[in-house]
Amino acid sequence: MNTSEKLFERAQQLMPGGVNSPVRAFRSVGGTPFFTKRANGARLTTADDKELIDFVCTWGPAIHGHNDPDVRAAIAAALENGTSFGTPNPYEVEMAELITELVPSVEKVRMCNSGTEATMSAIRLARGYTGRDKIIKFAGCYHGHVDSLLVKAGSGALTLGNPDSAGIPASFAAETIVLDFNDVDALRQTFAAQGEQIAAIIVEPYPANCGLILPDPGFLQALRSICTEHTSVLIFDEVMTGYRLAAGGVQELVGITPDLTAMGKIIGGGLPVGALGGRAEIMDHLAPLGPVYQAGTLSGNPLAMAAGIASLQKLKALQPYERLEKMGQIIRDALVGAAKEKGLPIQVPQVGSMFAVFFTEHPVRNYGDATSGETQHFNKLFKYALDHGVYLPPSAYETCFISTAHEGNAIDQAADVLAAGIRAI
Ligand code: KE4
Repeated sequence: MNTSEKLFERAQQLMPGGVNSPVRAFRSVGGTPFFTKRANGARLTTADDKELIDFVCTWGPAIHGHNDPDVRAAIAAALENGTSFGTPNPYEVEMAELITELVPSVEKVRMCNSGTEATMSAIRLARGYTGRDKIIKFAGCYHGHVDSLLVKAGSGALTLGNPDSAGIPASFAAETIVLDFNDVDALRQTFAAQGEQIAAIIVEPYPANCGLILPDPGFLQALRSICTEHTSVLIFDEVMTGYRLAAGGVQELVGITPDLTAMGKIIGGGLPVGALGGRAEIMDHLAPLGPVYQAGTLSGNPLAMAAGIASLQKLKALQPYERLEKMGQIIRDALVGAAKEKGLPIQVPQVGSMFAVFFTEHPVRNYGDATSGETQHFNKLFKYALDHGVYLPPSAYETCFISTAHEGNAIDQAADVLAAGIRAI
């Protein structure tokens, strides 16, 4: 057994499935997960000293690549003064100023420690603000492991084949209405029937937890209009897309203003973080000002704030979005080109530094389309890539991420490997 296998054997005795987050367990792609001992730039080094070009980027945060020197220096400087104070600290103010500058719809922000906390708080806030109970989400969207949102969820839940987790009381699930993404008619019918009970719609504006799905023209606008019409709260879950597809996220790209935005990942620079932000009139319903309770021992933690500030400042300075788009296109063209040569049906939705691979004839518009693809082909591509030094997310229902550190030989090398992987299917 190699080092990763030995570690995994020990881990399985101590942690359910040997992991601290299910998607890492390789359950759907098979094989033993490798353990990472170091990461730099676009590459991971495994416990067995194998180098891998990384398209997971720790599920989003590493937009500047791993172990970025500026982020590392910021953490080191903050560390000099201690790790956590439990009181307000200057970093929180700087972070809030950066977030409200980069995302204009965010007038006020509350930091927390994960994307799950951000969406959980957003749901509670929307219910407290409106006095209503029902929430609309879309099948295949994943908003973290929040009880009321683990209904037809994506990401690891879908990967393991249980999009509806055990342990959610039917009474909780009953308050969540699940619709198909891109289905405006179903949306209108639901609001016509239950509009006055609907506290909020929560949506990944570009769903990236059942592969990557892009909205039909007008769909996001329809969400905005219908929420305005019924005074329901429109929540954009930009935990993954925020600051990645544009400094202001998808809402900047599509010019649509949500009432609340859930954020995470990049704003922590790789340390635990989440944030909820939006209209001050709604946000001021949060304790200690308002009646909706929300709290966290390590919320606004100085180390995570310092890392996130450095990451955001670097994005502001570099504005790397065209470079990331170019690299996304290199990968997409390599995959589509190889599949065309082979006559293999493939869809490679790609926006900026995010892309996914579906082996299916038709464009993927919703959960049903995404789950009707040929996942065995994905698993073969995953394995070929891993054997040839490229690490894709270990699930057909995730989205791949590119960092600025991929620029140059990493992206070209990976494009060649992925094209060869398609040819080998
Ligand atoms: P966390 O609680 O994992 O920080 O964030 C939850 C979350 C919320 N919203 C969106 C759109 C998300 O994508 C996520 C988490 N993303 C997954 C990857 N698809 C995390 C990976 C994992 O669960 O290990």
